[in-house]
Amino acid sequence: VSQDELKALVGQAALQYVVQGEVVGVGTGSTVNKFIEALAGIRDRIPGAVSSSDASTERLRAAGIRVFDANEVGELAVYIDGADEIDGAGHMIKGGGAALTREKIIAAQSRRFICIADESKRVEVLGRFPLPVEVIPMATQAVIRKFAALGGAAQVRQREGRPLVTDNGQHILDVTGLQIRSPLAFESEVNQWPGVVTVGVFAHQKAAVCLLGTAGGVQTLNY
Ligand code: DER
Repeated sequence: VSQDELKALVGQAALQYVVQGEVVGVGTGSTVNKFIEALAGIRDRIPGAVSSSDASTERLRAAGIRVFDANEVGELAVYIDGADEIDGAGHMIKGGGAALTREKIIAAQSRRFICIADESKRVEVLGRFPLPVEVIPMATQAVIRKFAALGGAAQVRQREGRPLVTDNGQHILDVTGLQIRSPLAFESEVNQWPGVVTVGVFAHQKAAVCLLGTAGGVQTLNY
């Protein structure tokens, strides 16, 4: 079974968590793109979606799904999104798609985070995947030094030879060499470093459920 087929499996499986008649929170990435394709099939049973990125917004609109601003809706029943890593408690590393800030905003506005991932994302300890951190450009070197003090090597994410600029106009650091054994404490610590917009550890907004695509089918992990 290819990784792409595993993503389609979990994207389809996530439909069972969509509450009919309610706006759906939608994340970003290749697995979420499979969910958006599946969501198109039931678009007449939902008023629309709140999106975590310009990329997902484009795909939702192309699928005929109305996109609301986060400020136009109240609390959402579910937020469906992927992850770069997910540990045994539902804590995640996210931000591979550079959308971590809006993803965390919508996750915080949703009652349940339903993570959809292929089995390659399941880890014991977070940190093998380079940790994304959205930063105000002025603070880049200061934040790089703070990570170095923790044994992390941070570098500015480049796109076409220059720093990637996020939907929010900021830069992204990717940090290697970390083993994040206390995700809640780590997220709280880094969140309050001056210049950090969002750290890609989702512990305060962890998943309630993970639909894990495996060769043997979809595993439903509850946290
Ligand atoms: O950027 C993100 O947070 C994405 O959700 C990422 O973590 C998962 O992307 P993928 O489904 O393309 O692997």
